[in-house]
Amino acid sequence: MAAVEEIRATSYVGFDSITQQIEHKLLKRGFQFNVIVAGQTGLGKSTLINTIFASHLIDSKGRLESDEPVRQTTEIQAASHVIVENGVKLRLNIVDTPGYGDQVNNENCWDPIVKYIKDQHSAYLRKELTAMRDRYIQDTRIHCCLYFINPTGHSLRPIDVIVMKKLSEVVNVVPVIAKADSLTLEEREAFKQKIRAELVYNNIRLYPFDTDENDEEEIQLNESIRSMIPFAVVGSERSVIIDGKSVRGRKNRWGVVNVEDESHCEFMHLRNFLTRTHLQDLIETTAQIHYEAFRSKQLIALKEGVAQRPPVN
Ligand SMILES: Nc1nc2c(ncn2[C@@H]2O[C@H](COP(=O)(O)OP(=O)(O)OP(=O)(O)O)[C@@H](O)[C@H]2O)c(=O)[nH]1
Ligand SMILES: [Mg+2]
Repeated sequence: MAAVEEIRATSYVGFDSITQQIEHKLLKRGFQFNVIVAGQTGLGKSTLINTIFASHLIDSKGRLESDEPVRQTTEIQAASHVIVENGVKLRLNIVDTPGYGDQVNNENCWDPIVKYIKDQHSAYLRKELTAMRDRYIQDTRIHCCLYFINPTGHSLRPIDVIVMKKLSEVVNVVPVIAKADSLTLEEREAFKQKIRAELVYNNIRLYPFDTDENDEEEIQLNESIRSMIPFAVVGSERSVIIDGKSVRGRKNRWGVVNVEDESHCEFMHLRNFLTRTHLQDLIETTAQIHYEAFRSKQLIALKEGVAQRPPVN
């Protein structure tokens, strides 16, 4: 075996600029982040989507503020916005889904969402497998599913347990307590703890996943996420004026909930989690765990299908 000798360059070659070259390429292409929402009807999924977009965008043609009340969502809809910050381009895709829970029989209510997620995996795989595949494949795979929990203060409903389990097999699930303004601070904390315990009890493995490769820093980061989950959020279609500033909020007889105030709710924690701290990890986990599982299953099925076919003469 030939020995590999480390040779120190006598003069500066300049390959250390590779990091800048990679950065330049990535910046030119931009990033794609796809989120889906799921949960029972009327929990504020569509409202929260509008709140997230509104808090990111000042100038947009999308529906950021309107006098119309939000309507019940009747079909799966994807909305997309491009956000640019310091030259970094992020295409944020949020997929809204109709809530369930108002039918007599809610069996298989998760099917359309699971199908939508698998369809995106399947479309990506198809593009990957074409002979003349594109250098850059448009990524519509869902990187995160926000799962809305009813703020009952009691416990998870059986349907939540089933749906979260189903979803967690195909996507990174991040649970949120919807309409958190209906709980007092003590109720909110107790409910969060109860939910965490129930997730463990029901053996629901949600994002973040621990792997053997995780180093000390990653393990700590994962622990810190687990201590925040589920995020207790409040959404609002309306802006209110607080201290002369227009902010998203909910006004009541007894006061105003400022959605972006960390002492009022955890909307900002959720937003920071999605865009500041875990964007890359959610994208990576989707590719390495969820998509990889789908891909290998499909390819094995394909191979077996070919093997069973009689040989062509
Ligand atoms: N108190 C409170 N009400 C909220 C909150 N978010 C939304 N709402 C209200 O709840 C109602 C339902 O909100 P939607 O956003 O339509 O709920 P949804 O989950 O999209 O419902 P479906 O489309 O049927 O699945 C609206 O009247 C909202 O104004 C919240 O954080 N707190
Ligand atoms: Mg809706």
